[in-house]
Amino acid sequence: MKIDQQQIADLNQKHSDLHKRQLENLMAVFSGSLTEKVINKLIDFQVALPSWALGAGGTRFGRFSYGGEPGSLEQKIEDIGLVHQLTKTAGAVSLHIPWDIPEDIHAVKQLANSLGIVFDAMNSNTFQDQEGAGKSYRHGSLSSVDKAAREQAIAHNIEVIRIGEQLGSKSLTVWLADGANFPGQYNFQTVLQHTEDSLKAIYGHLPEDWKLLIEYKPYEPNFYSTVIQDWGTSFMLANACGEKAFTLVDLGHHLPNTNIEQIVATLMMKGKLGGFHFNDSKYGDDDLTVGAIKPYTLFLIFNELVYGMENNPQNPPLAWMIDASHNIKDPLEDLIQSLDAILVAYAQALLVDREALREAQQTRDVAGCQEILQEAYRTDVRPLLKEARMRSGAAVHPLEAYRSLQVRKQLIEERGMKVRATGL
Ligand SMILES: [Mn+2]
Repeated sequence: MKIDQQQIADLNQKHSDLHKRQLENLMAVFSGSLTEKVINKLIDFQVALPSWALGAGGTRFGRFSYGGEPGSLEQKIEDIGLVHQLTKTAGAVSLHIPWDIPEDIHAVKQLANSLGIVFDAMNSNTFQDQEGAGKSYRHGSLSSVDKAAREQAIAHNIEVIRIGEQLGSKSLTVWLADGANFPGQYNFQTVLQHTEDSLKAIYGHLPEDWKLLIEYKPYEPNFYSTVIQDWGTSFMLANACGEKAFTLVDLGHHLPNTNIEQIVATLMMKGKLGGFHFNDSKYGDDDLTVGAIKPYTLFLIFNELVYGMENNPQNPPLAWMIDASHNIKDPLEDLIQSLDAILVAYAQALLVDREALREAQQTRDVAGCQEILQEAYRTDVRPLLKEARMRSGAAVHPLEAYRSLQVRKQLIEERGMKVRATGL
């Protein structure tokens, strides 16, 4: 299905008067140059949607179909196109191989291009066995003590790079499920050494203008140990590979109460933060909608990201991606909410008075420091988001537009109730 741009303009027209008044109120508090800077940053900010996020997800206990889900890679890209048209913030797709191997690369590229979507980081998969594969990953992939399994996993990653090159992607994200369920199951040093050697072998096939992004996670699917368990291990491996290798932070991949904003600051200072995956959690790697549980934490993380983007030229631009599982909500509504939460936190972080904060830190004014951060956090920045959307041709209220245009109803009419996205 396609949304007529005029329908979006008509919906926006209805909000126009109220929006103007709300924006004027905000601009009475902050300077025009600051609000203009924030609006332009919001317009430029683009987050990749992963190709596995367009259908209903599930847990190991079950999965509940949503209806109208995309049944092919083309339909997934079309769905991202819909979210992008409504938000103008989702101008990239992150592909998962082998769930989404393009059959006709040229056609897929053309489709994405027509919808204003570029190909962001490619994701390899060595956490599942593929049909007909010679070796199993039951006991690990890049870390396996079985040399043939390692070689198969390395070859798969190289194949993912080759596919990505044809699509115009510039990075490969590696997340390993490799780990142990029981003490003594493997030798920590042996599997870490294998992993380093395997990553170096993949890195050797990385095109000159590509990045290797190494994701970490403390536990799950293995419950005793994980080979790349934390940012330190990822950072060490990225350094061992070389200057095109970076650490990727996924919000859900930390033990409860980990100070993620401090990790962000440390990595950016060292020029080694390569990518960021958004989600939220209460207990573990819950994959809930970003900002749904801990919005202040999200703000504090963005506060460090903004500081890093403004002060750390040694750190390259980041690959942003939503990595959540949409189990109960309509996946497209969930993604629209996620993009909104990300932009709210980003805008709040951009409003932090950095000069005043530095001054308060230098004069050891602890209460003042807190005031400055919370002043920005408590600002209702939604008029800035609306203005950015108005200017970029997005819907001022993307979720409301999605509902009033009856997008899901039309998708169900087109695709039926019983389709299932690949990989889910
Ligand atoms: Mn992730």
